[in-house]
Amino acid sequence: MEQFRSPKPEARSPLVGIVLGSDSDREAMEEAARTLAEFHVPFEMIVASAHRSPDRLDRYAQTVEARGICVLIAAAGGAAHLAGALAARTVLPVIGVPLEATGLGGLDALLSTVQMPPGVPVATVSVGTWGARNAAILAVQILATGDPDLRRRLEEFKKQMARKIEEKSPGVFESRVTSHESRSV
Ligand code: RP5
Repeated sequence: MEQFRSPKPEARSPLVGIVLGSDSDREAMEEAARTLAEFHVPFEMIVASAHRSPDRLDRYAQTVEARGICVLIAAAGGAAHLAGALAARTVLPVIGVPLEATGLGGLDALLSTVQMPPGVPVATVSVGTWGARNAAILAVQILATGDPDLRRRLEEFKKQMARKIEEKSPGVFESRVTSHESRSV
């Protein structure tokens, strides 16, 4: 149990646990870490493979609830059974991020992660860094159901996205009207 404590004792207790199938998954999943940090949500990131170190995954799953973790994110490539294996060992919500690790472009991991039989759901997001970001946002949304401050930050985040689209829209709209008018003259 001790080994899963944060190496920084001053850090706030993690609310989200990110599990990587391999250290080679880290680069893609930094996007999830950055996003959680954007929302000031404390998290931890560990490596535990469902097939190479199943005992370690087991031990980790046994510690999470007692340490206050509320949502798990599991990221793996290839025949990606990590998220399902984790979901089998806890009642916490598990978000699965399929990663591209083979010549199949992540489709193998996507199908392995998303097609969980009934009873053991894995909330599967997009492949790769898009999925890493969405996994973090979904984790924040789950946490926000019981946290009004976090909910306000999410509302502001949505408003910011909408503002960015509006800022980019006028130029596109004008150029279309212009080209249409010039054709019809
Ligand atoms: C999966 O196999 C991991 O999640 C990773 O995406 C992939 C390759 O792992 P390494 O061979 O780089 O450790 O289990």
